[in-house]
Amino acid sequence: MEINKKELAEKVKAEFMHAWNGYKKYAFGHDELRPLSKTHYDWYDDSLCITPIDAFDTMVLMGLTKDKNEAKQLIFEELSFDKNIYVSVFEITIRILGGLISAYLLDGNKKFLKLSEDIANRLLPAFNSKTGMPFRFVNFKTGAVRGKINNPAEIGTLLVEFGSLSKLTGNPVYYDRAKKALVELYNRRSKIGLVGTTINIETGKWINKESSIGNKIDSYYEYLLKSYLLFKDMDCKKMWETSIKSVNKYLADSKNNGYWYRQVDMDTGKKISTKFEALAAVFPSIFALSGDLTRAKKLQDSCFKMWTTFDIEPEQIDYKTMKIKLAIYRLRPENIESAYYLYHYTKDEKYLKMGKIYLESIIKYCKTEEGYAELKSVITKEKRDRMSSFFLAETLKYLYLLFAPKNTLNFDKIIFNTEAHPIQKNICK
Ligand code: DMJ
Repeated sequence: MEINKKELAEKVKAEFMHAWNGYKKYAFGHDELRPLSKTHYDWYDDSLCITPIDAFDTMVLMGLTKDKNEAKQLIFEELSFDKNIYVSVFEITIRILGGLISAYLLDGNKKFLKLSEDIANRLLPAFNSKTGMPFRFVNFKTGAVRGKINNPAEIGTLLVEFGSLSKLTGNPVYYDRAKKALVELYNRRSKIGLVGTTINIETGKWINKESSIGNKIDSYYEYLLKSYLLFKDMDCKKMWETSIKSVNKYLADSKNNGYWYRQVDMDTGKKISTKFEALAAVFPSIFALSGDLTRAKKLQDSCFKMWTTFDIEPEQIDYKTMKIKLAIYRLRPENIESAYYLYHYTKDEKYLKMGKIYLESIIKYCKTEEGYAELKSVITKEKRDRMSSFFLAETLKYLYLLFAPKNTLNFDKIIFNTEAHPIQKNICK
């Protein structure tokens, strides 16, 4: 397979413009494009401009100056958080707070920082629980909260954004609240060092004790490592090292067909199932970032197999039988993200080839007249009328960076939040 990096980078950029133009034409000012019905979709009663905020730094990195300026104007003119809506603390933090902070760092306009502070202040009441772990939802206007049954990913994926805001504003409250949540969660790990899937944040009691590296847990581990690397926070280093040791001891599963991670009971380590999820494909990138390239490479080979066995990646498979458990493809980035990290660390052309295959299948099966659509099924390839903002924030950004010239972004000087928003390490001097 021939790899022409320059051509591939231009191709990704053109596909980004295809998706962005669809958004501009049919959904401008709204949260997302509906790519089949050519209308818009808002997460709540009113728009929070999720796609333009999530996509902003991708446009900066791709050098799309005109479009990034249009997005900026829209954000400054239209965006207001003074709305009587209950929002997801996790989703809004990683997409909007993370997007605004990275926009501020790349663009320099202080309005981005003001908006970041405004939104973070409105999210803060979520941490007013008996344990300090956040409720899942908070009302932007009233500060009222909902959702005391939360999960490790939504509790533990806040510190990169809140901590960065503290560094940029000099106000420690954001760092302190998000870190306390992380520590409280970690302190409730089982005797063998694992966390479960859901927990009551008022009582601190686990509700579902299934442990995995997938849905509802994945980015908790990611942020233990990234918070250590970004803030040089030695508590996070210790929490990361202890946790990942248990994960590798009890969840890792070497089979004839590859290296995988299973589901186990958090107290006993007893196997529950052999499911592997598209979300778990972020782990090769996490292992690579932590310095464990051996594990990263082995797991990425399995993730690649998961993609290529079905021509495009299903949401869940049973790796023992290699049968699909959940057939949707949500335009997710994780498999691509890991190929990008591995290429960065190894310079092995194999990861460029992976990226090319990922790109080609997304174009083949998900492209619509005016955007990109999720798949209801990777078997029938029937499309679904959604184009999540992370397709522009992450999937196309990681594909672009994989092929783009080296000076596009200095990888060693940044940490990506879980939504692919780069945060410069030097804010933590
Ligand atoms: C994104 O919002 C983030 O990457 C999150 O950590 C997981 N889900 C999506 C992408 O799949």
